Amino acid sequence: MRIKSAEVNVTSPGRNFVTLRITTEDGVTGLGDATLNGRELAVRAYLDDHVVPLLLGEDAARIEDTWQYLYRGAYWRRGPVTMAAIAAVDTALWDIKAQYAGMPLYQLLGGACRTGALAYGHASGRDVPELLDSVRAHLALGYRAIRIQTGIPGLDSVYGVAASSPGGGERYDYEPARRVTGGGRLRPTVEIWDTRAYMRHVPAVFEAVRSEFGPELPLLHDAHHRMTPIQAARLSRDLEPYDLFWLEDATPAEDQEALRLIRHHTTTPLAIGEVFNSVHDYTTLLSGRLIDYVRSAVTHTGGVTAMKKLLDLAAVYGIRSGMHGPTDISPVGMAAALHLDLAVHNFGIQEYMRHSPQTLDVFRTSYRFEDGLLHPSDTPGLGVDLDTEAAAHFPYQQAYLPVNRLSDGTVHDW
Ligand code: CS2
Ligand code: MG
Repeated sequence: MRIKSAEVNVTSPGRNFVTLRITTEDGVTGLGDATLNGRELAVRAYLDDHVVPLLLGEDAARIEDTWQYLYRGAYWRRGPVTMAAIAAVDTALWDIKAQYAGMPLYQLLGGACRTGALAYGHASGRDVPELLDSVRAHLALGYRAIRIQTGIPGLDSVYGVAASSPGGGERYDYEPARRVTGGGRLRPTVEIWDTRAYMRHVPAVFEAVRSEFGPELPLLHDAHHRMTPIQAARLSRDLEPYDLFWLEDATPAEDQEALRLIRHHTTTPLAIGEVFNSVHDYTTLLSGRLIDYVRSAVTHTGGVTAMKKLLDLAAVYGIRSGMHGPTDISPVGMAAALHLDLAVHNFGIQEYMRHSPQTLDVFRTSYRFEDGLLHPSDTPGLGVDLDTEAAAHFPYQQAYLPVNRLSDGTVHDW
């Protein structure tokens, strides 16, 4: 099971993806997602220049040892670039091992704890009537849990809200990493933000959705790290009557103590961690039971090996998974999440933002969404193929997430 080759593929079928493909001497191929939205080429260089040369000729079966070698051996630890690179190697090696075993990955992780993974989709609208249409459309697609986001009166555009959603159907372009040319230089777009306007508006949005759809439907909301701790405490309390499944990213994530302050004031469940890349980002949050859901992605947290350990630690504190699943996690990263979703006991929910048809022409998936649940397939390994010929038709395009500023020009968290 020696590693014969490892190549990094960068492609842009609708948006940018970085994929590591490892092949063994007997021709078994494994894939790992290394996509870091807006910083893709840094991970490619890290892999090409510093990781791939170390892998050639090594034993593909030694997954844990390879992880430790790349993490501890490098001296410099953690950080999104390093951990996305390690994640790609780790996931590709699990894909290979499961194919050798002739089993879907979830079997190697201990087997299924459930029949499928409850998924939540993203409903959004520029105003409340548009949002209600979008919720209806998501229910028609089979979703049993829905994240709701809206435009805010007085603000021109709000991240995560589709510019328009004809018929309330699914959009693939509402959380854009936009390519914008300004004076010949590539610059992110700027969105103007006002937290007080946001906080005044959100309870009314939940009121409208609950009175239209009743108390049963699990509803989620993403605050994108934009409030101060005391603002977040107040909004979480104001939202208690609407029984949220979770409030996500209430405050800037690196301040773990902020969640303690919010917790003192509210029983609204809290989720955080999509920007984290290590179990060490969570130690205060888990041991203090300051959150209810872990939002990390396999892709950004060091792979299947590290994610499993993180979720096992979370289980000790009664905290569940809610893995990050936006479209900047590639279908390879999504498949890895689904195998874990099935295998860990403390599964909570899985975010599911469908990839565009263009993306799915390049990444051939076998997982499926049915009646609100996601199912990894029983294909040995991860169950995803990368069509490199199709990928070659979509060269990399530099693109950035928007930057948030206040009306006086101050850069704001998001
Ligand atoms: C969002 C993400 O899915 C989510 O919850 O917060 O879409 C996030 O904005 C992107 O992954 C950023 O790359
Ligand atoms: Mg989020």
